[in-house]
Amino acid sequence: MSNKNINLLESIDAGDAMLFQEKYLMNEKPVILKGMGKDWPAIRRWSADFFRNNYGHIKVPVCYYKTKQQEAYKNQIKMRLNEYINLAEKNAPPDDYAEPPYLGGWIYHKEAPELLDDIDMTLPCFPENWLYKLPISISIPPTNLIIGYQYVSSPLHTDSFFVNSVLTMIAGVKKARMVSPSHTFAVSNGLDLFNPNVAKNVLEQGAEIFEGTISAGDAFYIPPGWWHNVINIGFTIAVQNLHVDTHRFPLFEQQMRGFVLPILSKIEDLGVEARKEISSAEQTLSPPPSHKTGDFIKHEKNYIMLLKKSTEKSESFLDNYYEQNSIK
Ligand SMILES: O=C(O)CCC(=O)C(=O)O
Ligand SMILES: [Fe+2]
Repeated sequence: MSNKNINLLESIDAGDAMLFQEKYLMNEKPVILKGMGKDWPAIRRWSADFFRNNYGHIKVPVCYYKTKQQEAYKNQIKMRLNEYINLAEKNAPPDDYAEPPYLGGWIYHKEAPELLDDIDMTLPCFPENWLYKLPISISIPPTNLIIGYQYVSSPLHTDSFFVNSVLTMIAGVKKARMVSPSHTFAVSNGLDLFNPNVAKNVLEQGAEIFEGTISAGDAFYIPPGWWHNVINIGFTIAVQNLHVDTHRFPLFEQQMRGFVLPILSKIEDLGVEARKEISSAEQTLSPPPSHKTGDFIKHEKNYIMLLKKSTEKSESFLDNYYEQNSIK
């Protein structure tokens, strides 16, 4: 099957904020943002030498997507950045039994905060980024750095928490194939959509594939939940920015609560267990003195109020939602 069944991604000027927001962001439709990073200092400054000379000693986390899938960031193997860059630049074909490492997302803002000055974190064509409003304890790093070469790639996946993802090229060329979340039935995690047989199979199931290529200064807008498979055409440097706007915040909030609620439930379960043991004890004792100094009853009442208010807020949001969208 030829590529004629693969749709080319549309592309627009990144300066046209109105067009981007109305046609792509609001409809969660992927697009190439031409010139997104063209004026970023990173385009002039960042190169293999720049990172080797200034950050070569830093140990950066590398991915092995084929053999290990997506590992938790803290579990990833680390290697010195200068060694990684040497390997990436050499671009030698890997041997058969060892998967080559991929610097697939270095969260650099703590180790190299000055790099943030070389990019524009505000993404001018986007509205306000709600990620910055999160408490520090659950903050999601809004940016990471990806350095690639011909023999490494990101197999088909979706990004977590339904965020908007913006992948901006600083150096080199990347190609992506994307599939809408409404065609999830035809794909699965880890696929190589650049393999003609795999692509053929996906298309035959009735799904559409979109393809685009970006080079220095251009960006992919990857909407929430979209499947994407990204390959490197030679040596590349790219920055990924995560963005959550007002309209996408409620679903994101739900995802974040998914982190907190299991912890809360676990603590509550232990509380129930302790109360059971207390009530089944033969001798009933009066509450320990610390309950008084710790204001046990007051805090318990506050907690009940908080839960009630939370329930009311969620219920009225859902009621409005049903009404506005005529669903029940
Ligand atoms: O460039 C890559 O390898 C992956 C990019 C990606 O997955 C993203 O921007 O969400
Ligand atoms: Fe991704």
